[in-house]
Amino acid sequence: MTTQSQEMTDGFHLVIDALKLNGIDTIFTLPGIPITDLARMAQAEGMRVISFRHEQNAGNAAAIAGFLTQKPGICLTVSAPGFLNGLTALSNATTNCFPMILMSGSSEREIVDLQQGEYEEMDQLAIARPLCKAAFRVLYAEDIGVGIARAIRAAVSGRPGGVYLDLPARLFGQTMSAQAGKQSLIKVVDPAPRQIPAPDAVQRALTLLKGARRPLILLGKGAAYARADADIRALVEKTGIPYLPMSMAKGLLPDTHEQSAAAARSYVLAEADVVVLVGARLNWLLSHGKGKTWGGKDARAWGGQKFVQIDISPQEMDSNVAIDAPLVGDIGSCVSALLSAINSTAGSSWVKPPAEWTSAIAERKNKNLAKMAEALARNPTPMNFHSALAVVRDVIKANPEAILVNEGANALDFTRSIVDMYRPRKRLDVGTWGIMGIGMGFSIAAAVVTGKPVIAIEGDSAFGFSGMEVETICRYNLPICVVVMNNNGVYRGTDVNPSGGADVAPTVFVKGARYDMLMEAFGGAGVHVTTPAELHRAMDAAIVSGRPTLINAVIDETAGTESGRITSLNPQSAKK
Ligand SMILES: Cc1ncc(C[n+]2csc(CCOP(=O)(O)OP(=O)(O)O)c2C)c(N)n1
Ligand SMILES: [Mg+2]
Repeated sequence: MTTQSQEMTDGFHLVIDALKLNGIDTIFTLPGIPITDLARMAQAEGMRVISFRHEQNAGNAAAIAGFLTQKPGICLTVSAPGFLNGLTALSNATTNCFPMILMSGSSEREIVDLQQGEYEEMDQLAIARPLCKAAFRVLYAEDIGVGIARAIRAAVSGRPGGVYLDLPARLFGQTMSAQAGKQSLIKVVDPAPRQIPAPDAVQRALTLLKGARRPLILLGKGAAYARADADIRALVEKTGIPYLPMSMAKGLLPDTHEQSAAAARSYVLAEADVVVLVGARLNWLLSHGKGKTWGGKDARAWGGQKFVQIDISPQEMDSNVAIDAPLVGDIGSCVSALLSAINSTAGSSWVKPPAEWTSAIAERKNKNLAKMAEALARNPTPMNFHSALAVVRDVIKANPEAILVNEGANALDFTRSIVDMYRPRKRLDVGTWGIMGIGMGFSIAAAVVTGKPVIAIEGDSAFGFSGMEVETICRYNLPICVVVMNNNGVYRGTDVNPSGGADVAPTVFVKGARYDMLMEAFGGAGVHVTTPAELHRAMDAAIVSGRPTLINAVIDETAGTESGRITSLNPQSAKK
């Protein structure tokens, strides 16, 4: 056999074949040198290739696809600037424990490293490394199989996160025999191995829990990611312990569940004596587990409660306060071990929390829910966050399979507290960083990987970060309904320029902007609404038609507060 008649493959096809071999069927990308042909060939080989208008949105799409599927989402970009545009999403994915792989083309190493002024010159590997969980470069076609296997394992095993894979331009054209190429690929076996908790750690947690008078379970998005839905529900219901869902854990049990303490959050955090953290970290979102929120005497004092922490990373323990019973392992295995320990050692004798605890919670909860119902029932003109979100709450209740994407400040905080979720992994939002810009990327990926309707509740500022992707939504004809909560600016539309100059204040936008027309420009449905009734009609129509829709919802520009619920994080000068 001559070399000419031997069947050959190349770097392009080895990358595609390695992804497909591992069950990865979608790429989120933006084309250009040196990856345009890779994207074309991936589509020719039957992969879904979703092409964006900015790499950050493609990266956010990959990240949330990873969260929703437990497979690494793939973002493919060009070199230097495209890579940098994707990097924010990679870093955000790592912070939020979303598995994704940023694959970027890169320029000729020998010229880049001598800084000789190469096209899109940049040492991408070095820049990516501190911002992700792992970073690799593949130089030879025969190493593509290993490179992709390592990237997949790094992204999904242990605590998931972002991985960078550097693919130099020259790699794609390299050839080798098709047979050797095929043999070089690796189908990753058991990419995210279970990690079983130690039996003594389970007993320690159980002992602590049995002695509790005012126990509380806190569910984080790690619990949602784990897909241990039935066991988590059984743990809550079997023990009778009240629970609080973190934002993206809403719907793991329906928010209307009688054991949900969400409407009495400040009471339970301050009063609980034993807290079980399930895939939730004691970071700023939980006031670092100490201070007044937790019943401490001052802003830094420990409140005296004990913690059981279920987490896959042993290093998470004691990050902020002492963890009395660390339960290290994957959440599914830990929860099921704790459940069987409860069932076997405590058996039918498991004692539910004292009624004084649960009824004290119920009392506060009912009072707060009644107050909320009152606020929601008002129908002011102009519409405010409450009257608009009362509609969204009803629409989600009627369409519990819909995915809710949410970003903004007031538009985020009010949606989180007003809109009940009924099913797991249906609420996707700004996560650990409170990052703006995830909106359209998350929405597009959610629609693509689940096929379910998506409702994006967006602050008008938040929407602007990824707004150009409405073209992408129209291009792929995705069932996404974007609602822009238009209050003319960041937090509010009321600031004035203190100098009296012609420029408006830095938080203020064009008044009365018509975001709906943006959607119409690309053939989608744009609707301008000023009342809850109009909003309801427009959202129902969007869900029924499945058409790309953008609803410009006019909100009272005085209704919001500075930074929403986190006003106190703004630094204040000590100077009087
Ligand atoms: C990437 C990024 N840039 C800036 C911010 C700061 N920030 C927090 S919320 C927000 C926008 C709030 O305005 P909007 O989305 O209109 O929500 P509203 O409070 O008006 O409902 C901004 C710019 C951020 N969180 N992330
Ligand atoms: Mg706004």
